[in-house]
Amino acid sequence: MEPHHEQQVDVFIVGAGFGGIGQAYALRNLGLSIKVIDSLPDLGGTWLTNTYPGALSDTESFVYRFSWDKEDLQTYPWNRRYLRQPEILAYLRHFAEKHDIRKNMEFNAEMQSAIWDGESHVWEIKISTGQTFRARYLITAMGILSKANLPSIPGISTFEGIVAHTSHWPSDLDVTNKRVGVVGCGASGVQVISNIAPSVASLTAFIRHPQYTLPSNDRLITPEYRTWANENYDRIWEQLKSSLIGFGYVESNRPFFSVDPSRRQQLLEDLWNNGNGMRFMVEHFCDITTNEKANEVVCDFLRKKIYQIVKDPKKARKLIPNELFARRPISNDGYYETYNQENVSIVDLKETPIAEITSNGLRTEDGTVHELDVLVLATGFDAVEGNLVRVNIVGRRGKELKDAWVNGPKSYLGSFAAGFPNMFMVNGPKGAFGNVVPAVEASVELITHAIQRAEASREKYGSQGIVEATREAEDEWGQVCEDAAKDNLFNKLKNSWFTGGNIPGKAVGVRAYFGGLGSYRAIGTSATKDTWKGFKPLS
Ligand code: NA7
Repeated sequence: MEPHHEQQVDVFIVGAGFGGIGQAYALRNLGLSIKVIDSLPDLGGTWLTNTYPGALSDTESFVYRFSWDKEDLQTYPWNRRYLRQPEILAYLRHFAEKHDIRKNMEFNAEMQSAIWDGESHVWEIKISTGQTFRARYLITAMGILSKANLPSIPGISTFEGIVAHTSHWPSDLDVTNKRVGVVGCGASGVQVISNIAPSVASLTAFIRHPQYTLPSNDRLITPEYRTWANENYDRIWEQLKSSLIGFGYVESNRPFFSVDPSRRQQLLEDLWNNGNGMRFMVEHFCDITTNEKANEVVCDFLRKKIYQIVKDPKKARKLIPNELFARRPISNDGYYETYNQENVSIVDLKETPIAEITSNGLRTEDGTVHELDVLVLATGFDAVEGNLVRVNIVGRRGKELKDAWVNGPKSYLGSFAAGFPNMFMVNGPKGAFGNVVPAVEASVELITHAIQRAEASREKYGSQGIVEATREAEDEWGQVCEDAAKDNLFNKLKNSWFTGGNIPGKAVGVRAYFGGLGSYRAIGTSATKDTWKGFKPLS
């Protein structure tokens, strides 16, 4: 390929994970030329790089996949309640190959800039290979948990062992018989800790804020269960797509305090023994994430479980969260049991914060050097808009996206941004909260409707086919998201990735639409298919 030759495409998609694959699939039969790039060496996005031991989805297998291809849903093999990382990656590869999408993809290619050319109405896109593209539609599918949060701990570059962030786990890293330290205990930290503890020489968990972790209750599925899913996919998707969080089960409408305490206890036990983190939040009660008093009772229940499982009370104390149960819940079988192993210890970073990394380990402020061969950073992500504001995206009148979002990201329907014509974001900021695959699908469908409408307008009226959300629509959607989040306790925890507060200096605020997947789909479909509400007239 000539490095400086400008190439014309209709649609330029950035990212080849669930979002980019889904968007390319949805557009593949519209007669448009499509280019998909990804900075990684293959497709898969999150599921290509999060290869740490124990990486597992917490969405049940029957709905952690695209809903669009019924034949594939009924025939593609899976046999456990949850999918492990290699299985999800294999599914994505299969889906892209089956639908012949790979041919549109180029890897090891990172978008460096995308600049709207207001005269010729195209995006001019430069990528790291030296190529330039001119595209009528720019679609970002860069993931909401893809930009790693690498904390700047003093001395980290002097460490003579191996440092690995969970989201970029080195393929040749073998921790067997090594002294391993893990910083962070979100979903990634919990999974990696439970998984490696049996084989390492020692494991030290460096914990700043312990989080509530619930059993996944993972297990092999029965053939009868698979037959049930295969025969009921139409109903399953219908229910899921009109539900609140899209995890494939009916969410409860039972208020917590409408049930007497002993029955409540039974229901909580049932969720502990049969559910997982997400089910625990929504399956038997409707207000655990909105009623603080109910949430506190639930926290007590979970704290007691930790004390029951972890035999050493000193360790148990360090694992007890002192915050509400209001983060993205963590599911993992055997996490608390892991701390009963003698080779597993905990450093409470609130008591003894990290002072520095030394050549041979991690020194805490009490002067102790915890000697390590491997330091795992399970420190999470600069989530949601992290990757979008990292690259140089310039809309109308030379306005950069990162400047437009200096006080926090904005969008219309999580997919469109005022001042950025013909730029679409798959599951961007203020998209639907919940199971990410149906959230991605919903966003992909809105974007596809908008492009179809623009193409029809070009064909019929000779217009430029420019789709642009109005500023009023963006502001109104921002308010809709604020209102929907008002009573939600998730937004009270200011230090989680959900609100942006896990990254120093990042604007803290609502980053998702909590009004429900069903409502999101209804509002978005009506706007993009029927009313064109919130968009400038197609020009
Ligand atoms: P999370 O959930 O953001 O967890 C990150 C963890 O790393 C959390 O325990 C943080 O503690 C800890 N952390 C981050 N920076 C530091 C520093 N500098 N020092 C000590 N500890 C630190 O990320 P995950 O990857 O586990 O999960 C993200 C999502 O992926 C998850 O919600 C699922 O949806 C899938 P803190 O709480 O800030 O004290």
